[in-house]
Amino acid sequence: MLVTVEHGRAVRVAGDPDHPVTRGFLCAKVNRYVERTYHRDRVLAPLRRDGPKGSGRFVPVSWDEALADIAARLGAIAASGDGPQAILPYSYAGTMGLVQGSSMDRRFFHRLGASKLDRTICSMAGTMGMRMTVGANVGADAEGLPDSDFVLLWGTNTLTSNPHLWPLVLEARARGARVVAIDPIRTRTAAQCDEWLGLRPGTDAALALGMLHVVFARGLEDRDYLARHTLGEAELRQRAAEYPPERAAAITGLDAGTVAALGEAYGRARAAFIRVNYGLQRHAGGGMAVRTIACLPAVTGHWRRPGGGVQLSTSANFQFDRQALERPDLSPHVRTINMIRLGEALTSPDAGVGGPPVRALVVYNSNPAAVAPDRNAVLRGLARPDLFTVVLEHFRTDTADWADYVLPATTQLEHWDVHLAYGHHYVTLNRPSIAPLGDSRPNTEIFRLLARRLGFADACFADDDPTLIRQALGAQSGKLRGVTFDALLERGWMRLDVPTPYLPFADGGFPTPSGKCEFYSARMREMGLDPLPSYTPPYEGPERAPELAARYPLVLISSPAHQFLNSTFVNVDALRRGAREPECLLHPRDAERRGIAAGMRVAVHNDRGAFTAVARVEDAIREGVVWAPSIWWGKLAPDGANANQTTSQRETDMGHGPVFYDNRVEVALAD
Ligand SMILES: Nc1nc2c(c(=O)[nH]1)N[C@H]1C(S)=C(S)[C@@H](COP(=O)(O)OP(=O)(O)OC[C@H]3O[C@@H](n4cnc5c(=O)[nH]c(N)nc54)[C@H](O)[C@@H]3O)O[C@H]1N2
Ligand SMILES: Nc1nc2c(c(=O)[nH]1)N[C@H]1C(S)=C(S)[C@@H](COP(=O)(O)OP(=O)(O)OC[C@H]3O[C@@H](n4cnc5c(=O)[nH]c(N)nc54)[C@H](O)[C@@H]3O)O[C@H]1N2
Ligand SMILES: [Mo]
Repeated sequence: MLVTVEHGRAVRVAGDPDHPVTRGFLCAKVNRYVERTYHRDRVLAPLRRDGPKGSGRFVPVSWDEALADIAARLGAIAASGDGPQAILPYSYAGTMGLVQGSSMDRRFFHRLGASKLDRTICSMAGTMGMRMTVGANVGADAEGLPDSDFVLLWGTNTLTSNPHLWPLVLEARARGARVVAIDPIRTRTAAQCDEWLGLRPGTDAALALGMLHVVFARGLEDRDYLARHTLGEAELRQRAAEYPPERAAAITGLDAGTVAALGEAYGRARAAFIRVNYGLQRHAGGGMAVRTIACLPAVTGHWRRPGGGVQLSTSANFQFDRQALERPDLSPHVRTINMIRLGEALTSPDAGVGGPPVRALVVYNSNPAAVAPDRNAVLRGLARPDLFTVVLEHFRTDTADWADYVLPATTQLEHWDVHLAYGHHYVTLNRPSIAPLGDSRPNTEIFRLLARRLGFADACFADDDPTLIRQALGAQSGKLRGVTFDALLERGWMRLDVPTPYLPFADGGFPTPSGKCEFYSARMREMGLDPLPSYTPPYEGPERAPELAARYPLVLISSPAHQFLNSTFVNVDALRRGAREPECLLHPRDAERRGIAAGMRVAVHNDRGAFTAVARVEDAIREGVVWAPSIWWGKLAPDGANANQTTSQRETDMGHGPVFYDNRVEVALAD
């Protein structure tokens, strides 16, 4: 991102035209980064609560006063009978930079002896699916995409959530590739594809098994690749044989002919590129779904060729020195709390996992009162009068409203950072382009100051941000070779030390225990899971919960609105105007059955909670599925609620991830 600064003020942000993937354009949200940075509501001084919890009433105080009180409160809890585990950090995607997201903060909480947070809210199910199958969360290179002859956008709304992939998809298409979207919703992306397959949510593994059936049945597999680079071919063949297109069709709700044609096209392609993304793993069987899809290119040997393979992420290629950055060695043996169970953690006397109650919560880079599942439980927890809550933020979010202290944090324009990527292979340096606004401070600085107040004398608490970047870049080995701080200062971004395009598994070399692509996984058997790819029905579907599914006949998908980045940017006027108001897309037949017409206000509800939205009625969605573009701030919605009122704290099959879209609801006219 290039920032134009005039007289110390940022006036424009733009993409870097030289960057091979981002190619000079920013997404719809980040285009508004200047507006967001200088927003009238930016928190520019430390704030102390000055009213009942949740009232959102605060008074500005000095940093000295805020830090002294926070350090005293945290210190007292740590010294009490409950001990430091009664303190819980909570952070995720506000910035995914290594410095402002996982360095001094981690050191601080490790040294303090606070409970650890299992950061599962986004990607862990799929990450585990990839690890168990190909060995790590790495995949096909987007820069190979133009060489692909068949592109599957599988559970991803590319134009919204990954727009920089789109020009590469178009290049492939211009050279003859067919592009297929697999998504219960005909998203703006699916509408641009050659074909939309609107399957039943949570059934992707069955579709992939049906495709494998066809590939094997028609002899379209790559026997040489299978023999040399895979483990468990015979068992996989047997499993795939159990999923003829008719069975896959019955599960996915697609036609048998469609499944057969997809399997055939996949098997006949020279180099199919599967962009699988995180949307489809937010279901009970999310890990297994990704794992099953990840088997496909090892059966057809597409990994051999540019444009072939599967990409969930490229992130595991970025081997930063996280031990040095985060210093887990400073932590005593403590409990771990899963971030998606925050509601339970804040409302159970033993945090839901044993040990002391959570008595202090320190939130940064996250807005759990909007984004965490089972929002009613989260809000009950945040409302506890005895909970001491500190929130490092740019704005008074839904979460900040419950804080005892809100501390003003800097934005990307104001601080240092270094970033990995999850869709490409470039490291990015984030240099500050303007001075911190008001009294705001980088997360790192805030934790450095708190460490000093608590008397943590370890030398690592004195490291400044450029030092942290150097530590992250580590020993200049492996794929980070040549990526130095000085080189990044000069160039801004640098490719990892891998060829272009990078073909991670062209000659096998899978980082699994066997060194092969593991169709059969002994590790999964040890975890008590099916060692072979299989279909795991949704928690809330008719297979596992027939009574619930009858009572709540609709599946709610609350995937990102085009204008928002999770809950970030919802308060930026131009973007919120673009998103209009909380909406709910229904299929015309589902709407008609309920007497709902477009524009009417509806209540979306289940046993966990409810929110209201304005109905949109179009056939751009599978019947039985509803879509609530998300993630709204409760406080900016007319009813104070959002889609997470209805989502559950249950965990995926692998990785303890969330099941945001494995969520049954009913929709009725609001009164
Ligand atoms: N504009 C925008 N961009 C973003 C984000 C944002 O909030 N806004 N968030 C960023 C983050 S943190 C992430 S993790 C990524 C997420 O981006 P993606 O990985 O693309 O995931 P989602 O947007 O959650 O879901 C993508 C699609 O999956 C579909 N889907 C849901 N369930 C299923 C299913 O069972 N099977 C199939 N095949 N499809 C299903 C949804 O209908 C949706 O259209 O995007 C990143 N980019
Ligand atoms: N229903 C539903 N829920 C979801 C999802 C969904 O699709 N549907 N998606 C899930 C996914 S994939 C994810 S990743 C999570 C994301 O959830 P979060 O990690 O909570 O991400 P955001 O909602 O973007 O909130 C980040 C907050 O961090 C703040 N922030 C940004 N930069 C900084 C900084 O440098 N310092 C500090 N102190 N604060 C900063 C921003 O102002 C913002 O309020 O949400 C999950 N929740
Ligand atoms: Mo995410």
